[in-house]
Amino acid sequence: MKRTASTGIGVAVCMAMVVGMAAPEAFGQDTRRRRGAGQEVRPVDLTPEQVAQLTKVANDRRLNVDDLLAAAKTFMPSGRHDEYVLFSSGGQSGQVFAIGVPSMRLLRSIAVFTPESWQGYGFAGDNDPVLESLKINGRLVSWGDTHHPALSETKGEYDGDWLFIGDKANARVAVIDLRDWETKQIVKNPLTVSDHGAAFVTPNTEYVIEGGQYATVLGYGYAPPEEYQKHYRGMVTLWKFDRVRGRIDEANSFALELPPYWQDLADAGKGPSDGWIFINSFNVEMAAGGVERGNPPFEAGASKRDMDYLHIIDWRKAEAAFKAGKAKAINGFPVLMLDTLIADGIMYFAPEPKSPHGVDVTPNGQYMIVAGKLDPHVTVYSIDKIKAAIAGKKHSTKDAYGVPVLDFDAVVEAQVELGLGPLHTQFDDKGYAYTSLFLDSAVARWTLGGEYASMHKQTPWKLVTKTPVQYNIGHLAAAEGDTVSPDGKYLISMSKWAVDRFLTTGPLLPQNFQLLDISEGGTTMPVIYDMPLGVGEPHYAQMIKADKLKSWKVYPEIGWNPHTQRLDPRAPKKGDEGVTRDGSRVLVKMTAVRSHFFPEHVEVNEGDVVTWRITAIESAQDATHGFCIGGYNINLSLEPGEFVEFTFTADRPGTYPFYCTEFCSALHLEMMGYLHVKPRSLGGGE
Ligand code: RUQ
Ligand code: CUA
Repeated sequence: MKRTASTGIGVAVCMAMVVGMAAPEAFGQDTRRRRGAGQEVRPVDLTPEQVAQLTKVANDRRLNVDDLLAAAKTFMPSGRHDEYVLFSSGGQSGQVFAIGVPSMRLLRSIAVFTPESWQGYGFAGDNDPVLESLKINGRLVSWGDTHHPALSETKGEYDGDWLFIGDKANARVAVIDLRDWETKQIVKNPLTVSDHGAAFVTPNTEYVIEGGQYATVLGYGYAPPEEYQKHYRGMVTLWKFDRVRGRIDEANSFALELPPYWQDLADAGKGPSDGWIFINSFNVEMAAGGVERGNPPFEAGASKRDMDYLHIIDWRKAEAAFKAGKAKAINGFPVLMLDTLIADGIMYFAPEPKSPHGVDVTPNGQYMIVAGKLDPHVTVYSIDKIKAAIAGKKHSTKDAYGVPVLDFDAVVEAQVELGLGPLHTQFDDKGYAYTSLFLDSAVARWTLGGEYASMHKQTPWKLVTKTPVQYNIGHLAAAEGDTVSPDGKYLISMSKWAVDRFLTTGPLLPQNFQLLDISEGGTTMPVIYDMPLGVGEPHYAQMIKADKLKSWKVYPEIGWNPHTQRLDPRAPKKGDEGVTRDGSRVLVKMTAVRSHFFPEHVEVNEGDVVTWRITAIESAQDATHGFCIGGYNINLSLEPGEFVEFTFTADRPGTYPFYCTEFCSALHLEMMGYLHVKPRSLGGGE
């Protein structure tokens, strides 16, 4: 009797755990005792005993005072939230990573160009819309080389709504919705195989810019390398973004034909330079390579000349020309050809020193900063001077394709010597610019001129200090660093080599994200955290104030389809569950809730085409279930409220347990069922 009673209590407790309770309580945790964002914090006033304690820990761990300070600046007490979120490209992983700053904790990955099982991204059966969106000319290309994330902007400020990212390897651009942090759209550039200058946005996200890199014959054409100058071309594509639909509007997007220089990064103007796009380039030599044929190798051939060309593009004029029907279709995509760009005054060049890499517009929109990889200077262009040079026709030469080249002296404001291998530049709130020095392995802080000099009472265009980083910094990302009002405070050095900074992880080592405290100004700019990132080689990142994000805690309604971002009428409701058959087509309607799937047995015949719908009937935050069918390559993430449909052919007979892959409750292991595929030999599929 006693035994039965206690079992009864056990079951009651289990049921409470299992059904409808908010997650923390369901696990018997007392949320009130946990430290959190809203908790009262008392000022620190160390007693002599505490000082002694701290000193002992520091000495035992061989930490100095700077280390203690760095720890205090980055440590996040349990339950406390970070001030910023860094959205980083995931490089060859094809994904995006979200990292909290200053703690440098990895918050999550966002699957973009590579199927990812935890998120159930690309594992929803044979016609998974994700896999369809990854196809290029009918072939599944299931990875990407993500380089540059771009947060959507309103009036030049990150608005926290959307995130775009480019796939360098396959010339694709993805749209991520920052309400549920999921990829919603992938567009493939029909003109070019690969790209590099993606993604960058105009100040109101009118367009998402995708610049190319390695010239090809546009539209997947063919020509031998001997015909490089004649037939190879570069391009930049302006993808129109439709905020209401939350999608790139392919029908209203267009491209510009560019000479076969290797266009590199891009940035959109703002303020006085709003309406312009700046793209730098290298290989204006048009070296076509062929070391095996006795030609100079690309690396030498492409860096012979002293000057390359900064491309200066009036995108409003380009848009007008496109709307006036002046584009020509290449592979079905509208392209404004070079002769139109020249005739309509849409594009000008300005000489830029020695194989530049980054071009970055200052927050006030006044200056464009170009870093020449092979030049120890950054070159600063002024938009006022550019406009005056265009108006005054200060272009004494043209390039090989007839594009007017503005006179260098007419458009340059300053050149600032920083060190070896300058690549990219970011900004803060104190009138400083920060440039990565790849060869020096350092971050350079230097002063901006013009109104910044008067506002901050500083000597213009001058190196202030350098902080060494380990090693070989590529991009850097400052807090709100690409907006019209950067925050300062934090800067991430995206250090490409880690070498000896961490435990050796075999010959393949992680990248090193180093956090610099840039709040103080002057010559103080310490590294305060090293974060190994062993999941790909990220290129660029953007850092947004966390309170600008309007992330959903759960989907807005039960039966929500994340692909359409609305309630899906097909989503099975409680009471609708069951299995129905129409010939050899089977429809499964299932619900998932702690801690069971309904139905638990699904019987089909060999060869049946099975469409399976699941609604996660959960509204508690974090009450996520998974669903997998081993052997059929099916794996889903069922977030609270989410509806998923998948279809597959039951072509392998047998008994397949399906189960929930998230440890969702005390009875998670019991959250399972069986798919029975009856063999033809036993009458299945007859
Ligand atoms: S990057 S190599 Cu310096 Cu932006 Cu892609
Ligand atoms: Cu649901 Cu485990």
